[in-house]
Amino acid sequence: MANDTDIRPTADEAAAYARDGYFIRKGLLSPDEVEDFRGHARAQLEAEAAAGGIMSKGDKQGNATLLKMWTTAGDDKYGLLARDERMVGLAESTIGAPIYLYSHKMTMKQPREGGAWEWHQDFGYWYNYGCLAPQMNSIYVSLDRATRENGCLQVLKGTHALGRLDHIREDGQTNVSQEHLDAALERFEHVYVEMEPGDALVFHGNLLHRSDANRSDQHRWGYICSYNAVENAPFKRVRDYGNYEELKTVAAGSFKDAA
Ligand SMILES: O=C(O)CCC(=O)C(=O)O
Repeated sequence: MANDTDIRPTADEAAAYARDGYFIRKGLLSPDEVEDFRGHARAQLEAEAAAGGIMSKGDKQGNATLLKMWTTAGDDKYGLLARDERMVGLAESTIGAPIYLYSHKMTMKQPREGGAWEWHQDFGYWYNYGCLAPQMNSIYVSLDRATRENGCLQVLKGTHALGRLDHIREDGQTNVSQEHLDAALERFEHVYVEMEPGDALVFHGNLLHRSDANRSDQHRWGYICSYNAVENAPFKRVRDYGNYEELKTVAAGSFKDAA
């Protein structure tokens, strides 16, 4: 079992989440856990790609980011990390209501190849999938060192307080409308969220975020689990993922025992 401090935000983290829309939990995964999870994910990539399980999302410059997404959380390493009590505890405390797993995915920026994600709020599109309220958030677990050079996440600090902004569909991505973005860029601090492997960014569904292309020789992989309040489950079925399913939390680090 994890300690109480592992599964609850500290007072400072909770205050940052309320004020800024995010906080970084340093070392959510230990170095051994990162090694285990990342090693497994990297080793699987080729087989998953051959089986057609990897999506490739292009950015405006034509760079492709690899993406793998699951519709349910099983007993493999991915499903077990999404249900790990540390992840669930941090997500549930910050959402402030009983939660379930909305989605989990791996975004993989390959060296010199991985593309950009444009500014958006996740709730910008979750709303279109039948979620009424922004009682939703995500935890981005950094599997590699994430830096400005390899395309770390960027956030506009405090923009979760704006509520949901209009979004448009562009090049396969759902991006915030340009004029609201321009105004937000003038008024909110732009932060490059650099992280070490194992660090986790807990961020609100309405926080504006993006990332640049990977201009380095290093990988930039991140595992993103998104959570929703049970009472906010979609009122209609639009996607195969995100629909209510009971969240069966598992002990910290259970994924290390999975094949
Ligand atoms: O992996 C990234 O850099 C960004 C991913 C993202 O913004 C998303 O999946 O909504």
